[in-house]
Amino acid sequence: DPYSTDPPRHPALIVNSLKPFNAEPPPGLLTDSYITPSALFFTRNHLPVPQVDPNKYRLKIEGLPSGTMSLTLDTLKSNFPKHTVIATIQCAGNRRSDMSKVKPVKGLNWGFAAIGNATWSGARLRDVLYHCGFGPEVAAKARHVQFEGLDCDVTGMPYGVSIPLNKALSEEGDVLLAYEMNGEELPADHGYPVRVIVPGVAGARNVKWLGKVVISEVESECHWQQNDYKGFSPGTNWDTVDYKSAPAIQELPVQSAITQPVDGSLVDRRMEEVNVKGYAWSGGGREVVRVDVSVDGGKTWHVAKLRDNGEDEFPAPSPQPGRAWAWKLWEIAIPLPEGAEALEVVCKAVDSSYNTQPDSVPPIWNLRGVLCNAWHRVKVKVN
Ligand code: MTE
Ligand code: MO
Repeated sequence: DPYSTDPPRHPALIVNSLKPFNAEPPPGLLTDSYITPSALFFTRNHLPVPQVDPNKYRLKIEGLPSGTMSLTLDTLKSNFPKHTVIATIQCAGNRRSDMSKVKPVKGLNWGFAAIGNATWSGARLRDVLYHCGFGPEVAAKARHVQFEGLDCDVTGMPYGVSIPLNKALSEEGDVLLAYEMNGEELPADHGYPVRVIVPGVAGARNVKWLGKVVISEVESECHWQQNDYKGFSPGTNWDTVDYKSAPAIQELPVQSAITQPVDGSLVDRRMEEVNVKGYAWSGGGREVVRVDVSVDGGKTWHVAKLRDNGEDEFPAPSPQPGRAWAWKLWEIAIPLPEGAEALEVVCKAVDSSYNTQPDSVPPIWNLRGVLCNAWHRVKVKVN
């Protein structure tokens, strides 16, 4: 069993699939802390977790004039400045279960906790590329950076994807070859010993157990870049889908969800108000500037309080424009509408480009169930 060496996991995780391991935390725990504890961070593995000996680990860099370069873990740690970012990672399939309620889709049935916010530290990818000889000669032709994981399928094919070269090279892009998560070495499930962190970009591009980086004129030829993690029209079905016709998902759209109250729960009328809590985040470094909350299904709205920088224990500086990689937790107490017997609690976030979430799923439904960012809705009874 290739999965027999997978690491132990936190018992609170809600498991979507055991082999490969895919799990998310109970959503209520998500907003307990600005920084998601590593043990509760959702895990999305396509393959068995590879066993990597840190002493034998080599990161290969290809596509530069100097030929294939090979870096040890120690080189990555000691030869490049250590850079730290707080970044949210969200799977493009987060909230897929909301999409499958409308019409079945193919994929893991994620709830709304396939997202987490962590501190990541490592070498900047751009520093490593320049060190390895990246220059004008390569820049003239190259357009993409491909990543390969050390996790392989039964035929020996590794997990692989790519990102645009511009994102990798940009000083403001904050792309890391991370060797630490939340101040400790990366856990096995999250990419030990090295993973790529591509802030603002779909989880799928944040390659774990990184084995190889290739500077290229073309995108990765791997399945996960070419034939998966793409969005399609609600009208596209499995007979008509042409994967070549759609671009690979990179930056994600604006998202938010309600972690409290829990769907189906009871609200006590004597409380007079209902406390609503959740998370909000947008891709591409776009800062969430507002979260609107309704308890009457979207007829009337209230503006939630954004807990920008988390708790006092994590006084994160407010992000530079275009570099808002971390989520915002939010909360609000809304008066109970008089005489209401049931509430439909709804949230929607607005980002710094004034992008907002669509009100319902049907217009954004797609056969793979990705990019589900419709208003999040929770129904509760008042007694
Ligand atoms: N990297 C490798 N090597 N193998 C994988 O299966 N899954 C990707 C990405 N990187 C994956 C990978 C996907 S789809 C997501 S959403 C994120 O890792 C999840 O990161 P996490 O498990 O640390 O939360
Ligand atoms: Mo993902």
